[in-house]
Amino acid sequence: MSEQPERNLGLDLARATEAAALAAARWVGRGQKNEGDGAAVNALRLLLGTVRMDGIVVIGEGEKDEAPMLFNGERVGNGHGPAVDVAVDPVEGTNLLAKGRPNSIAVVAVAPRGTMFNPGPAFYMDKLIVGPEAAGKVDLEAPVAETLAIIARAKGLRIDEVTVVILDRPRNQARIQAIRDVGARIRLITDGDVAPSLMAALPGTGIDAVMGIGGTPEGVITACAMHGLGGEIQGCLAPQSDAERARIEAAGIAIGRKLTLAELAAGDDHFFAATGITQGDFLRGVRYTATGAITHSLVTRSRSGTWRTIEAHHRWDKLNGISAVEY
Ligand code: VTB
Repeated sequence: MSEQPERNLGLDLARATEAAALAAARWVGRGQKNEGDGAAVNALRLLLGTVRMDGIVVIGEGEKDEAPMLFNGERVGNGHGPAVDVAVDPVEGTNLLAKGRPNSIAVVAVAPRGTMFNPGPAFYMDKLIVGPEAAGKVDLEAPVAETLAIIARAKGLRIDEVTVVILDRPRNQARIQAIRDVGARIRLITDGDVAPSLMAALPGTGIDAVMGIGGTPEGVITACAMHGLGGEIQGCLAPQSDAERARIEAAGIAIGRKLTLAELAAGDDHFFAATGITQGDFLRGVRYTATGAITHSLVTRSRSGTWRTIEAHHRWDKLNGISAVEY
């Protein structure tokens, strides 16, 4: 029997993202993104098995054929407790990990069964992410100048004090130019738009918005976090090839329509956990000590609107029950 989530599953999920981050951290800067991802997948899956939930992976490592574990449709959790959708990104920013660049994180999001937008074949999405001050006031379809003015006003900033994060890709050039024309500040990133999306919704990070075309799965994961942080994401599928467009159409998913926060993750009962792998601007990376390692995580729960950061000190001589994982 299914039931509504009552406990803060996020706290249990954080143990899983900690394990993924600890496993991935062995691969920082070693130029082998698949090995790093594989290590994180193993660890994440092992720890998710301890979480009291009856989960189905909606956003995972891909279809079963290419992903032996955490594939879309796989059941995760201990099989008891709430029936939920699960989105995993064991290493969000595998390139960042492989190159030792900042802001790679291990991520899990959980929502009641059937409430997560299933991206299917839709890889790319145009996004607008803002924090609590501007949530409910912005519109992805409005001109960029208008949106930036609204964000500035909501946060009590001048336009030239507003900082937007955007993926540095040719597909985002027009948007980058539009932001520059208005006089706002930009931080171009090479990969990983989830970590800056969190920062846009957290106080005092210096990041005010994320814009531009990034991944659809990352957009859904971000939506679960925004429910917990009080921020907002709006998206619009933005296929980058004819083949992608055709697959989306064949799946019967509307392309040109704005997707609201509620459509990306319906309801108000979402859990999100992220742990830093490489050193980040908000989440610190995994740091080693003589006896173990230190991790830094963010946990959100939308029903209570609570978010927490957790610094965990792990001891190699006490790897209670998770010694099967190669740390
Ligand atoms: C996006 C972004 C991710 O990969 O999916 C991007 O949301 C893929 O874009 O955070 P490209 O195909 O242009 O590289 C990430 O940056 C990392 O997975």
